[in-house]
Amino acid sequence: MPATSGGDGSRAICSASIGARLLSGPAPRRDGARSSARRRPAITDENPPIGLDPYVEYDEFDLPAYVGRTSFQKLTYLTDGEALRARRPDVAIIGAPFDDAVSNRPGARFGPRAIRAATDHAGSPNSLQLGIQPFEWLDVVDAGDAPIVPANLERGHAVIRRKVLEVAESGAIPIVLGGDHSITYPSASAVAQVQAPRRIGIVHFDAHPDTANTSWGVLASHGTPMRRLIESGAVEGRNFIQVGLHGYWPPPETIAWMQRNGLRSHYMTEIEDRGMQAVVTDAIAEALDGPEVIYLSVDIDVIDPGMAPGTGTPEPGGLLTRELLRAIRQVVGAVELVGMDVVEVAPAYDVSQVTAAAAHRCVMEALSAMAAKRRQGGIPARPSAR
Ligand SMILES: [Mn+2]
Repeated sequence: MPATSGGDGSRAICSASIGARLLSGPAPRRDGARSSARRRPAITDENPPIGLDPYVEYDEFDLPAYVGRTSFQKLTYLTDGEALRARRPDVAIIGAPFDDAVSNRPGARFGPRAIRAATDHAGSPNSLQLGIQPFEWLDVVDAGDAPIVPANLERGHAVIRRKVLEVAESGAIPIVLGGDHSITYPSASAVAQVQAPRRIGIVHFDAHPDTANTSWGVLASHGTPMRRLIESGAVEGRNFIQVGLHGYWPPPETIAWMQRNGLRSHYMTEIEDRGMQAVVTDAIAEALDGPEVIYLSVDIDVIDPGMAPGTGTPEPGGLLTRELLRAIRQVVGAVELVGMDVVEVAPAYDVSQVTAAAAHRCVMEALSAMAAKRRQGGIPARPSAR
């Protein structure tokens, strides 16, 4: 597929101009209109550079995905906090390359890099699901990685929390690429702190509840972050909604703790009986039963390992990739999203990048759904509380 594949000339011209803007220009107007300034005639699929000189120039953003910058979707890297506050993007991607808290196969520290590298469509991609080019409507940057060092669990969580705080305080919605699932504790805590006094609900797609008290005595494992979030008061148990649980963990006493604390859990068996759309409709209502805004946490192991093998704790019998992508569109289309993470991609176990691509598309579905809301003039994508 060509890099600049707009369906018609005018949209494609916008693609070229937004590409130039994402490199260095001003943010789009709030109504989504683009700057009319163009440095050269637009090169599009309908207006290809046939017969032009071989040195015709493309913006970095519009060059093929495998050429040049390795940020998420080749977006501008904006790692400096001050620059972030000055630009005030709508969304900032954050890498959390941390896997010192895993209980089984390690390797999710390489997840952020693999998810960024799963960028396959350069330029201004067009969601066929929602009929929208998300970067025409949202200013999105890649804020880089939290400065993790190995074998230091406390530092890892501290620098992830600080990085997410910095992004959320700038007014941008943080979308965090894990990393093992323990990173949801610092990440969602930081978002809850910035959103206060508004309360957050959490929708959590996962094979596992991650609500253990400890893993072999460790409180900050990737099996425990959801209990820490609830105990710390970042989210009420009754607004912590899990979708897709299946397999053989945790033990009955952990399930009993979840029930005592009011968590609402939608098992894969319920999804099989009722269908994903009906279950996700209930999950949204339960998460917003009190809170106004939603943090979304996606563990890639909720997808069946036949479709997403690249993860540390695979659990056969999971969702289809397309069910998860549709569910993310459904959630983000219905709520005010204030933060998100996609975790547990461990590329060493992946095949043909299929797991990394699924995680990448989870982010793209969320961005596309936010963009579609902005186009409708509905709920603003930018969090309003500050
Ligand atoms: Mn998990």
